[in-house]
Amino acid sequence: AQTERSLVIVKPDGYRRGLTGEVLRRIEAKGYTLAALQVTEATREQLAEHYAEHEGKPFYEPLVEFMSSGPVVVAVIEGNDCIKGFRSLAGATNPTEAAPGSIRGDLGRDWGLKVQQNIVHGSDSTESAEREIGIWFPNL
Ligand code: DAT
Ligand code: MG
Repeated sequence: AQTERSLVIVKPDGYRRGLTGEVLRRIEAKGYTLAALQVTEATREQLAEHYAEHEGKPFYEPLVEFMSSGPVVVAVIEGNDCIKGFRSLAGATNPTEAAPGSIRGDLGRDWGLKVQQNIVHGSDSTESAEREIGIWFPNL
């Protein structure tokens, strides 16, 4: 176990549905701490950097479009193994398949849209976490 930071985003669907508090509640209940928190409207530039690994994939444009569709809540969380731990709290990418008990499994579903509106983003490695934190919190 090692203390690390992860970047979490409550996506526009989660924000719109009033699930920000529920997501933050689960993060804190798990024992992770909030190191930074902001409500913001993501710019195209931030999203292009954030989702650079997906550029060119068929879901990329709808994903960026969706992520620009309203406010998001961006957080840096902290704790031992919190990158893996938050991915586990979040559940599988597809909310229909995500296990009950997880954020996406409990609160998400297929809304019949092209992009999966799966409520949250969480970094997938220490490298991505530090890179993503730099995009959203340049002063951290
Ligand atoms: P995750 O968010 O679980 O790390 P990812 O990094 O592979 O998943 O993809 C980023 C986001 O893009 C994901 O949260 C939802 C969307 N997405 C991924 N695969 C998709 C697909 N096949 N169709 C539509 N949207 C997709
Ligand atoms: Mg990812």
